[in-house]
Amino acid sequence: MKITASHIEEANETLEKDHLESLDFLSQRLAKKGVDTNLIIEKLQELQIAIPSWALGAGGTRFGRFSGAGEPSNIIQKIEDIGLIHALNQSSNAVSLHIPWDIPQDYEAIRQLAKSLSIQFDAVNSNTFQDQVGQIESYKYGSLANTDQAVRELAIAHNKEVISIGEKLGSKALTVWLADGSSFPGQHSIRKALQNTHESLSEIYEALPEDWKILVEYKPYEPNFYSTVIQDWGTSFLLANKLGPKAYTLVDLGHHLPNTNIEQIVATLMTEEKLGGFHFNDSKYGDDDLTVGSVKPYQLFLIFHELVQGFSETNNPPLSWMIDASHNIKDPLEDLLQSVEAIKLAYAQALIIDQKALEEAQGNHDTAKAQEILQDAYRSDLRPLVAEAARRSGGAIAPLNTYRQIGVRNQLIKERGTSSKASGL
Ligand code: PSV
Ligand code: MN
Ligand code: MN
Repeated sequence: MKITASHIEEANETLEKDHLESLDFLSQRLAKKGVDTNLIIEKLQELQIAIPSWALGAGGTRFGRFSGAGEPSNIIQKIEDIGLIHALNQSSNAVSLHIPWDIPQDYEAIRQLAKSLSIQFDAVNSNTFQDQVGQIESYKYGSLANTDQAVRELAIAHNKEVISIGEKLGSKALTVWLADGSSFPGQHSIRKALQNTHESLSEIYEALPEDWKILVEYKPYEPNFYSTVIQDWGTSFLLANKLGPKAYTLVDLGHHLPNTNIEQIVATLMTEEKLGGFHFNDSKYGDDDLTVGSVKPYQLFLIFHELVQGFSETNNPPLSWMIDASHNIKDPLEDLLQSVEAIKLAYAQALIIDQKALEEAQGNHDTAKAQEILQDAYRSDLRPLVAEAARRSGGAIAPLNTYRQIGVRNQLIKERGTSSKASGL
């Protein structure tokens, strides 16, 4: 299945008149507030969000997995699916691979395929939370933190292998998420587990190529329920500092206890120039991996507010933008299209915040005014800007509608059948 320029043109044609009218109206309204919509559209065109290879099929829960139809069953089909998303939204030009779920067989073929679809290889993810078939040592009691040196060595070797796979594809970062921890008080030494993790990560850090980063992900609980070694941003930040300048903290939005102020974490990490990137998703309770912006869109906006300020006021290096999602109910491709739209919308809303007025209100301790300024931006319907950014880049004005109009899923089912299954979380 390929989405061609004529598919997009045809779909856009019917929407164009209405879209341009709304855009014109919005641009005039924003111009009165001193906002240059063209500048915002350009920024939206530049924003590219990597798609995780594990999110292209149904993820399921521990209670069951209801596979969708026409799922990609190998890395080639997964990259092809990302090509479909990118053709529609022109904002998803990268894949984040998970090893060993997606070990390439023929590197040249994969590189060529990705190039033909304008897809790049973002951060590669290692996996030491599952034992692989035939593995000599077990990660049951931890990987990089394990008290057993042989297990730690195996996990270190795996991460080094993931780096070398990433190098062959042009990736520039390794993302490490560890399940290591304990489920019962007293099960292990909390101090030793952290020390072992640091030492193991240092060995992996030594193997990083000059222009690579290591992104250290944190998560408070699950699969361990008493303690997790890298439980929060503070622990990740501590490790990133100890490791060195190539190490950064990765913020997965779902990896926080309820009501955590994530935007504050983002602001703090940027001040320290240690924010490495995001795994975007949304959640109500825990690591729910729901569609970005589906539950807490205001929080997403506030995170982007910190990002926009941080980009202009700190020296934090460029970020890795990734989605980390799991789909149980929706068509994964539709879900991912919605997620990318939500990210672009939050970014656009943050970009129109009147920063000067906000600073003034803050200086005057005018709290009510400060809130008005933020909410004026958040409550502006900027969807025409997001649509225009896609259109100017050759994408669809309404990616999800166009996906349905073209009948992409039905075509994939015809090609792949109803029982193909994607590997993933
Ligand atoms: C597990 O919580 C997880 O969802 C982490 O967020 C990782 O990024 C992802 O799996 C892939 O390893
Ligand atoms: Mn994640
Ligand atoms: Mn997660």
